[in-house]
Amino acid sequence: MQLSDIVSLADYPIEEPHFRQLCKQQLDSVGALVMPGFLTPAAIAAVAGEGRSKQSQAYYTRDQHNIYLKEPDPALPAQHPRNRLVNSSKGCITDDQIDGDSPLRALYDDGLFRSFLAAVLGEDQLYPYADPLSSINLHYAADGQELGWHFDNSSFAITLLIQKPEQGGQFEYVEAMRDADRGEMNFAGVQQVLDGEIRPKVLDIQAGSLVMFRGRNAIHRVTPAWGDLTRMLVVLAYNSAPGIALSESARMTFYGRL
Ligand SMILES: O=C(O)CCC(=O)C(=O)O
Ligand SMILES: [Fe+2]
Repeated sequence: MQLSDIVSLADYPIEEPHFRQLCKQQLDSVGALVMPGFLTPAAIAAVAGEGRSKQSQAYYTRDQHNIYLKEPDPALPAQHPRNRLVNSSKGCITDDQIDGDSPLRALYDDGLFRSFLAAVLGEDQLYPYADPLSSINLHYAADGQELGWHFDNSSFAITLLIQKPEQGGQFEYVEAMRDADRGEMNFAGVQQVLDGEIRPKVLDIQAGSLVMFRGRNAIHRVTPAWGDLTRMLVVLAYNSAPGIALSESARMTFYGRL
């Protein structure tokens, strides 16, 4: 498939400098950008078919972690926001399992798409991961599966929703909940989110939406999916420099292999 078969270019003129500028302003001001109907219906159908046919090959993890995705701090109590545990359970297939002729690969590698992403993110250029697993991932959340509250390590995330569950599977977030580069952890604010005292924002995401998100300082989660339709979501992962692999410990945690 060509880019024009994969992306609704009439609605999203990703080559235009002015359009890129508007997208960048939106991402910079609210930390999230949702483009409904970014994928064409044909591309959604093709990826959904690939996802369903490979679901049984996914690596499933069920995991408890703290919000900061770090080792616990033994100097603080277990119920402290720094150490409090939340649940994540999901399945994942990795880049090496994505078909050579998948629209996902054509999109991931497309120079125009990549230069659009770089412009919106304010990066000079974007590069694939140097390891064979991390660049394109397809995540599955079946009935009852969820992603608990966390902050991302990476400064940006690019996702495509392929299949929405009947109920749940909502992406919720609260912006500017920490300042990772300054080491400001904001335990008081995080505690309020965990205790439900701050109401998060919800992103309205449909199948075919492209989402760009800055999850490093925005606490976020995906609520449990419910029903027979598995939530399927693609993560397109890039680096701002060439030759970077995901760490071996992270690969073992996420994929169960190297
Ligand atoms: O599934 C999503 O919509 C978000 C995934 C996410 O937050 C992550 O992979 O870190
Ligand atoms: Fe995340």
